[in-house]
Amino acid sequence: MTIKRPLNEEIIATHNAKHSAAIDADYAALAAKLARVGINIDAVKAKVASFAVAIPSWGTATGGTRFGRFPIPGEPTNVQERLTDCAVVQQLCRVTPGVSTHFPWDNTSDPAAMREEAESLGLYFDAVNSNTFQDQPGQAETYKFGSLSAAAKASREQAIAHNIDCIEIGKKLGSKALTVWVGDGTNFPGQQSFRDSFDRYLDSSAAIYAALPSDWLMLIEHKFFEPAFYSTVIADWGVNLMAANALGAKARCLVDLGHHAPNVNVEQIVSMLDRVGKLGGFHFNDSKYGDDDLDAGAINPHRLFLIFNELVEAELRAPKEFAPAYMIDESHNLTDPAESLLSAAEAIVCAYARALLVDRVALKAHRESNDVLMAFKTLRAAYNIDVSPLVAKARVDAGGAADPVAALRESGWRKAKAAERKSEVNKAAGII
Ligand SMILES: [Mn+2]
Repeated sequence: MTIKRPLNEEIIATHNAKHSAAIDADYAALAAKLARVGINIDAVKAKVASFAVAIPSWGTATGGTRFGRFPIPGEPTNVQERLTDCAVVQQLCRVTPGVSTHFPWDNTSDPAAMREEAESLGLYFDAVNSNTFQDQPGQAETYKFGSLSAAAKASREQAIAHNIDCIEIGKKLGSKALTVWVGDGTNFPGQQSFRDSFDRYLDSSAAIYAALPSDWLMLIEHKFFEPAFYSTVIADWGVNLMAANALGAKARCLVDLGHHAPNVNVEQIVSMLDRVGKLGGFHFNDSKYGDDDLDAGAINPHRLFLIFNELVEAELRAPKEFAPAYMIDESHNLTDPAESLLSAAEAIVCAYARALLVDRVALKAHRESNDVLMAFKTLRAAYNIDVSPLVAKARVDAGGAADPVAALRESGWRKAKAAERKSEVNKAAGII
């Protein structure tokens, strides 16, 4: 099947021709530098070329805060347009072939046709996300006081049925995982029993788990506050792990980088979850104060590197079992979402590439001999390497653009879409 690429391939070829001599020269220089420490750059490039991180369909449109939203002309306004923009991002960066859907935001009367459309664009569907943190028009029960953990049985049953619907749609889309995040929690001490709420959550989740196909995973996302500000039912990785253990082997923990208290050691959490076979996946973003949903690597690229350092170790330890689901989960409030996704994808893949360059033999020896400084410096040496020529070369070899954001701007995509797509009318507040 010929893949429909939304951007004119000639524009990308012209763009790449301008940059190819510089990329080749920088790649050769990096190859020589790495060869001096015994690293074959082509082997690293092959690993980078096999990396993939999914885009959430809703991430192609502007997000917002609870105070407001500022849509841009030409942004996608329906699921077809969101898929097209996912294909634009993938065409340019070649590390984002998966699309994560969200229901009801991506509702379709014909999931099979939607799957065909995605495949024609060279995309596949990654995890399905359910939504029981908002009330939808016409729904019988409210989630105001909780969903899977609600005291009201009818609200719990509605939330269970919605998650099972998501699995049914996901089967038709070719997805293999359901991601469940609930906003359930409390705003007042005494509002609910922590324990009873968790027990109700587990009962409800067991009913959803029972509906999972045998080759699916249920990814449980924790978050320590917001929208509930006193307590949340799945507050942190400890409670998440308790839930995943109670449900069974197909239940895994999902780590959203912004869903922890400030300064929590997320890379250690990653290591511990992998240790017990419960590391299900990631939502990549960055944060300064809370669940800010800023672009991955924008605030703390070093933390992103340290997380990938644990992931590379985990993969080396058990390459066959290692398959966490990666997704970008950001709220693009000020930028063109496609540009932010390209920039974040680059930050993520660069963090991965740097982690691949860690001299693990030396690191192990320094750890065993308690050479603290050299252990630290071994990690830092990899972090300090500018891997951008390696990542650019992998991207161009795969058909992508030398400089994805520049190429997108040169293509005039957003301007053309501004003339074609209906203007965005929904400026309502609401973080997504
Ligand atoms: Mn998330």
